[in-house]
Amino acid sequence: MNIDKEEFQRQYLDKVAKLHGKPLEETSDGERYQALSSLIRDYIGQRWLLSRRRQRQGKQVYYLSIEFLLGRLTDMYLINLGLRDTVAAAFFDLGVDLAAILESEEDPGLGNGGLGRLAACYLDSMAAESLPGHGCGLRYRYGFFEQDFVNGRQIEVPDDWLKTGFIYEFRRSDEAVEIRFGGTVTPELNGKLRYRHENYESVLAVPYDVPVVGHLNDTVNTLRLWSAEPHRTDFVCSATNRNDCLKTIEYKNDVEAITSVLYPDDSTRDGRVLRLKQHYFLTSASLQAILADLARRDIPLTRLSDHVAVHINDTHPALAVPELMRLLIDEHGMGWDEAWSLTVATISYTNHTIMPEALETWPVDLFQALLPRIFVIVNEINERFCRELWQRYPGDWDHIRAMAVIADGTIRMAHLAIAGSHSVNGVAQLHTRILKERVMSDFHQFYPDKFNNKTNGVTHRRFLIKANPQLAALLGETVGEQWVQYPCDLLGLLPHAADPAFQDKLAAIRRWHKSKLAAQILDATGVRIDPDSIFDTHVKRIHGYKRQTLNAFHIMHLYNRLKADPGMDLTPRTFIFGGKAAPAYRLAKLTIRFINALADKINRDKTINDKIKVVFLENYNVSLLEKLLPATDVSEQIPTASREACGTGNMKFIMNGSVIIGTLDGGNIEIRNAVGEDNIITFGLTADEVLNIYERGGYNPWDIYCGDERVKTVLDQLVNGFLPGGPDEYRPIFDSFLHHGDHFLVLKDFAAYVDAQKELERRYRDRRHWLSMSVRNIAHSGKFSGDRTFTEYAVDIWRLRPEAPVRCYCSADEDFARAEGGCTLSRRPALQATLSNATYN
Ligand code: 26Y
Repeated sequence: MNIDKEEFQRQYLDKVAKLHGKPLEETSDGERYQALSSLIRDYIGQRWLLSRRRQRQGKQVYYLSIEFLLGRLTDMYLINLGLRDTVAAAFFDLGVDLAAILESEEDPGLGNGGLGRLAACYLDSMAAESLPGHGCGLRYRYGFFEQDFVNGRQIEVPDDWLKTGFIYEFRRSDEAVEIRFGGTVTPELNGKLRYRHENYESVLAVPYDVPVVGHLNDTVNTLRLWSAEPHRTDFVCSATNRNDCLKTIEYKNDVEAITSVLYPDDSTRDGRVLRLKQHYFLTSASLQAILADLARRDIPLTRLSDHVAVHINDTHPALAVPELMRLLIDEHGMGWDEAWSLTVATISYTNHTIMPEALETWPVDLFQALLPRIFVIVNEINERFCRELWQRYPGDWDHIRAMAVIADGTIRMAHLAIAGSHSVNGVAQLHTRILKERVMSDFHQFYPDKFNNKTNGVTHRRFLIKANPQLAALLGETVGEQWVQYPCDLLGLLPHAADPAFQDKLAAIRRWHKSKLAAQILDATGVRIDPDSIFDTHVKRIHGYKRQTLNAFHIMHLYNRLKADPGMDLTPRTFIFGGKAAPAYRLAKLTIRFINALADKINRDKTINDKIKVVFLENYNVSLLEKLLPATDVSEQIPTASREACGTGNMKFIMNGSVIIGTLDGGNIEIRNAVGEDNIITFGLTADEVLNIYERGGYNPWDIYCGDERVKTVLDQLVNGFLPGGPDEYRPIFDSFLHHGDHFLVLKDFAAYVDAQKELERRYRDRRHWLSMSVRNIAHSGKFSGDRTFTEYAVDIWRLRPEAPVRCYCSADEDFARAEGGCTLSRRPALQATLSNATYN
């Protein structure tokens, strides 16, 4: 966007006056933020309108997701509009602290983890690539909870992110649609079989649109968030009729509950009903809007799949399959077969996890009562699908039952998603292989062509340019500014990997961020950490398979060694944790309590000369991650191999030059292939070894407890009063390892992890060597940009021709040559020259 500093200042001061009626000097940071965001909203509005007009003709992608973990938007808008430098300079002149203003923004946390953040990354990448791709989600009244610690325990506080309003949303009441729950359906034969749906509860879905601005281009896409509102016509409340009034209030509360919180507690039947309501509400509203838009564009429904791609982010929106069938058949009079082939051709599905508890199923009775017409359709899909299976496997009932959509009184959403879509993808090579060979092997045999891999990617604009502007500038000076558009240009850093002058600049940037983070941590926790210690960061959701306990056990072991030998030669280290535990996940919450207690014990101990410090930062979210990325030396990516579908934190950290200590799982494997095995520290069981143990047994954690003194000491310390909080407090953790089988194989990997940590420290002590590793991680991170992933989705799955030619996402060993865009190494001659001169690793 073209606007100079003086003009911006003029417009900004004008906005301050109009909004607040007082001079800038008298405004608070919050008021200054309001004025800035309101001005940005004005800028975007006009571009949005033009972009929508331009995009009308092309094929549109709709990415349906129950989570969008957006993070703060203002700074990203400035970067993508090309205004950040101008605005920073303008504020500097006005004597205003831009960073402080930006801290006033709420962090919209409409998601809980990787899947939700990935959805947000892809929105950014789609707009950057000028692809007409839009998000469809829910406008939760409360975000994923805010985490407070009280005596080291996680307390969940409602995240009231809308309390002061959300400036970047545009309510579109005129595009509201009706959603129907419950009631009865009766078949009617009137030439064609039709269903009459009566006595249902009607809910209004009102869209709130959030603009998604492309990076330095004209594209502005839309994230549409649906909000549940009562139907005005159902609103009867008069003083003379108390019963009606109570019913009305009950109805209003029921309706508003639909978009009240993400993942309502599903331990009760009511809670499960609410979750299913959310899923249907999201899919039905989105599909109704998509078909309405198609009609506005004068495109016949029979051409639906040529003009629309609907992508479902895991199975939460898998009701898109029967709902699209319903709309085509009931609302538009189409026959089953035509509706089915259009549905399959339109919908594609990404699986994000093989954890059994996340493979969704619904009890038939609950489903049928809430969605009677959808149930009839799912039943029909199941019957037809089972007939097909019968043709292929005649008489093999076990096989058919294993693959059916409905079996044993439950509806299996993954099966519905696979049968009803034309593409099923995993999110890393290993994950896709496990899906094909194990978790979904029956389906892979039946539909070999549907399965494909799309290794995740993340937006380098947020996680590098926004989070670490100093590093971004250094990269620009070194490899040329084009790396922003072509992240694979970062390979041009390789010739500088061993250059002391370049390394020193990188080190100075990291040191600056470490000291800033240290000050913030002191402020937030009262713990003083040394900016010259190794910053070792483990941030992600708290879950057994992510193995925060493995990290904690290693810390305890280090501490024990230090106590035994206070003069031990150890490079000072700061262990940083962050992450939320699902409110109902008892053991994960106890893990937080345990690590906080450990931190307390270690940080207070004056005898270890501050050699190790441990901090667990409260309320981990996107904004906190952005502060940690540029200050982290070591990134912990240590899940039980085979359990982490991909992981995306790993990618964000290497972009900032952190070195990973990790297991051979998910995206770590591809990162190792890209950066080279000398530039990542890997350890532990492989996925095949883990899966063998899961299938055949043969692992007894007591063997390790009894055979490895270090493990015995650490585990005993959980229950012998070593930790503040009492000896029984942490017994469930102790029991989970020794009495419940150590399901995630923490003890089994302990020795390998301790060795890997020693190796890490050895390498860190050679400063030049460590920095060269760091540079090589950044150099190879371009491949993990979401722009690369999205181009693959666009070409392979959605068959979408991008407005702009497909860009090149090459790495040293691989050339993502794409048929449609003709993306080859030869399109980047400068890069090719650099590559042929460079030595890899
Ligand atoms: C139980 C059900 C309601 C449910 C709720 C949340 C099921 C799944 C999820 C969330 C899954 C998730 O976030 N998966 C993560 O997706 C990332 C993006 O693909 C992966 O990088 C990461 O490995 C995976 O754990």
